[in-house]
Amino acid sequence: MACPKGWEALEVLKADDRATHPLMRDDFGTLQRVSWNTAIEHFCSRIQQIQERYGKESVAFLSTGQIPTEEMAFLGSLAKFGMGMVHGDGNTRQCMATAATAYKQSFGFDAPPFTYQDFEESDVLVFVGANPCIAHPIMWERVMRNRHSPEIIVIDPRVTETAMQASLHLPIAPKSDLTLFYGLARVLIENNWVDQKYLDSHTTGYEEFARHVQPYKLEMVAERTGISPDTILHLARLIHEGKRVSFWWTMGVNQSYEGTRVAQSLINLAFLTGNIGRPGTGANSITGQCNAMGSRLFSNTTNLLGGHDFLNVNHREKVADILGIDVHRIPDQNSLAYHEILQAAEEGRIKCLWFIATNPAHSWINQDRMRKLSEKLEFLVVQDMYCSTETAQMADLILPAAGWGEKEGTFINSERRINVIKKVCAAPGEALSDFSIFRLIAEHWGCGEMFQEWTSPENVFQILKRVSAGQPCDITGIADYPMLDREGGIQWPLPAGTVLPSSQRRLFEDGRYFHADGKGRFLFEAPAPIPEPACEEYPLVLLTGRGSASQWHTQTRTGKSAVLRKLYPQSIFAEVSPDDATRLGIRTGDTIEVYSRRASIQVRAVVTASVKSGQIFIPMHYAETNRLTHDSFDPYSKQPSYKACAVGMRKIAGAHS
Ligand SMILES: Nc1nc2c(c(=O)[nH]1)N[C@H]1C(S)=C(S)[C@@H](COP(=O)(O)OP(=O)(O)OC[C@H]3O[C@@H](n4cnc5c(=O)[nH]c(N)nc54)[C@H](O)[C@@H]3O)O[C@H]1N2
Ligand SMILES: Nc1nc2c(c(=O)[nH]1)N[C@H]1C(S)=C(S)[C@@H](COP(=O)(O)OP(=O)(O)OC[C@H]3O[C@@H](n4cnc5c(=O)[nH]c(N)nc54)[C@H](O)[C@@H]3O)O[C@H]1N2
Ligand SMILES: [Mo]
Repeated sequence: MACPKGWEALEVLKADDRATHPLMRDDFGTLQRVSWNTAIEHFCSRIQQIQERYGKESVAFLSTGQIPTEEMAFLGSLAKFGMGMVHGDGNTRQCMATAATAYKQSFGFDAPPFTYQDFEESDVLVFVGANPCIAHPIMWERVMRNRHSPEIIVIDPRVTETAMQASLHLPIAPKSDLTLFYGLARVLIENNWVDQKYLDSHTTGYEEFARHVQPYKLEMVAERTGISPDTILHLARLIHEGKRVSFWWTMGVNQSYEGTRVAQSLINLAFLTGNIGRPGTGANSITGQCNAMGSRLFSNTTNLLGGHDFLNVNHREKVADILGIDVHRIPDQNSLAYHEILQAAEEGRIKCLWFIATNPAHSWINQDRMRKLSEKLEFLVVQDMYCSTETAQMADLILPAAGWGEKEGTFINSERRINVIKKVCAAPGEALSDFSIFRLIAEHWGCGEMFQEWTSPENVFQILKRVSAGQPCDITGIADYPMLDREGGIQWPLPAGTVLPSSQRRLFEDGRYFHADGKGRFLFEAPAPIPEPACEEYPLVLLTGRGSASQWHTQTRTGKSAVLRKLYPQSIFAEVSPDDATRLGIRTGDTIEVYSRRASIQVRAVVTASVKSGQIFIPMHYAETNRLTHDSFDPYSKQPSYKACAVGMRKIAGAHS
């Protein structure tokens, strides 16, 4: 309907730089084509040697939210139960960790409550740190179809494409969201614009929360956020008067050193006003990657398959029993988080990394540090569709993978809907589906027996159903892929014995949350200082994010389409505010140097009022961007804070010089 990437999704599968054969680095450092047999033998023997020499914990995997759930589950199970790894994380950490953690703490389970129909049912939609106009164009289309003449409020430091379409835009000072939402809560409480009945029946911690927000007086909030007292009052009134108010957030919230508490400050507003569990309401995190939800529940990284807990012996026994494996095969400790795995590699405790469907040499925060890792590691394996990615170029071994359209499985989207993806064409050369690669590894490793039943994605789906039994994400009522197909996808939960009630379902309609007491929790904390504030030498805040609807992340796919390439700037640019530009003599088209404490890069200036003085925006789709970013993390979710670091800029050359 509205997303140009869809037109070209099959076209980009034909690119020249597809990985078509396994490639292994020879003694002279050149990547050479080898047979699958050689590649997998080498993979297994190198990893076994490293584990024997340095222990099981010296090998880790870093995976993704972009392959089918069945493949993720296979990878996580093979690596941890079959190969004995303890540490494995996903690029989902870069993206959704904050939302997952916030939901888990507030609701008792990682459970986004909404259904996409809510975009059309709301009369007040509040978008925070989200630019769905370009990042979720199909969802944005649904907002445009809303027949309730909704108020659309966008809270974003930049005048984004979405902000331009809003009925109210709050150009908030970067990283002051927590202060704004505590201030807003205070106004709602002061005016008695709260749903006391909901608070009493369905939540805990309200009194403490009300005390906590007491000091967030309008003037102070206005000063810190740059949003006037009148506008804050106006927003509070809109929320109060709305019948169906929904709060939506994305990376402007998640990618912050205090993201978990910001997400919860939105959840708190939904509790406070009873805007949850009804049509058009909710505290709703929109997912980034196509199958981040599959990764959150079934990748066996941050939690044991199906939202279970590695630290809980009953959970380990339950899962071992269902899989028919020895319970001692399941680690009784949590994995290190992504940045802790990288740090362990820097310190020489981890010697081997296996990357699957992610390109962190481009996308990881403070990238130069990441790139130096290849010198430290003894063995680096990359499993990708393309052999040209920045990360693949660092690899000792490249395993060529089939992509979307070339294999089957299921994806779970933001509204908890499980969908089947279809194979519509063959993978090029000898590339194999990730699923087939994991099967080969299991056989060569010597743990094939453990995965006897894991012969096809559809069989694994049956295993995952059994693992989900009794969990909030119970899907035992879904028969098989044909049923998913017939129904146009099915939202979890659907326990066995239930007749599919409706195609649009919300959670918490009965006000019962997943904590033992059935209540939702108010969680809050004083705002933390910005890890790297702007200063005299680095006077600007660098904002990063999506640049256009036609670019996807590190561009391994969208960069291959002649059609898409016409729809976005080919080389890196920065959005510079008119005031800063005038002060520094910068004009659109000039080459400028942007420097942080980590690195200095050259970009083309685009002078535009989309950013305010003191800010600069650079899209993430160009490899240089993450050379600048500062690696700080949310303490609960351990998600990288990609969206605020201190930089400076100066003019290098005029457009026509
Ligand atoms: N075309 C396209 N679509 C995509 C993707 C893509 O690469 N290309 N990627 C997908 C993925 S994985 C994801 S995670 C989503 C991301 O989707 P979004 O989160 O909507 O996109 P971003 O541009 O990363 O960030 C959103 C906004 O956060 C704002 N922001 C920065 N700091 C703050 C702050 O302190 N407070 C507030 N309130 N806002 C702030 C930025 O200015 C930016 O406009 O998009 C998905 N969709
Ligand atoms: N500065 C800054 N940095 C950011 C962000 C930001 O806003 N600002 N956003 C962050 C976010 S939210 C995200 S999600 C990350 C994304 O970061 P990455 O995950 O590193 O980015 P992608 O380009 O999506 O990489 C996916 C890789 O998987 C490959 N691939 C695709 N399909 C398959 C498959 O089926 N099998 C295999 N084996 N490979 C496949 C692709 O070719 C590609 O190389 O970037 C993060 N980085
Ligand atoms: Mo993401």
